[in-house]
Amino acid sequence: MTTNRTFTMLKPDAVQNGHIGAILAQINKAGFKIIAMKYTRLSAETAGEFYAVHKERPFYKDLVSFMSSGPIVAAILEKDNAVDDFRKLIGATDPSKAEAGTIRNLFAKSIDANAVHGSDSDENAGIEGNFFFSGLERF
Ligand code: 3AN
Repeated sequence: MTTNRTFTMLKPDAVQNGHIGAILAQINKAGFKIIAMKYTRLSAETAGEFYAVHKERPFYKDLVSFMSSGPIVAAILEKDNAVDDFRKLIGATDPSKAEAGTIRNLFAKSIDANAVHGSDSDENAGIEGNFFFSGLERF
């Protein structure tokens, strides 16, 4: 099943460094419509649940601790081909490998503090959006 929606988080580093406005401007400029949005902070438990697919990876503990270290912005975004187009817009997971002009190239410092999350499939976009938002919070 393909959908026209993806899920993103502006991570604690992006929020801490004052990049919320600049990143949202890039997202809007790239043609994504905001369907749902919230400013919140994950507990270690909630971050662990969100990233449960990475549980066995060596970076899981650091990832959970980083993602619960400060507030984040979570959002559902809509556009044709949303998942792939958003991953192009944010660039490679490792910002040193992210193409010039991508969000991670512009705003991220390291592979864990990499400014933004973007869903990697339509299925995960649905699961991740449902993790944060009820039907009443989508417009
Ligand atoms: P992406 O966010 O680009 O889809 P994933 O889903 O493979 O990347 O990894 C989820 C998150 O885990 C990444 N955003 C990054 O913060 C962290 N991460 C991934 N690979 C590594 C790694 N090798 N070392 C440290 N952190 C990593």
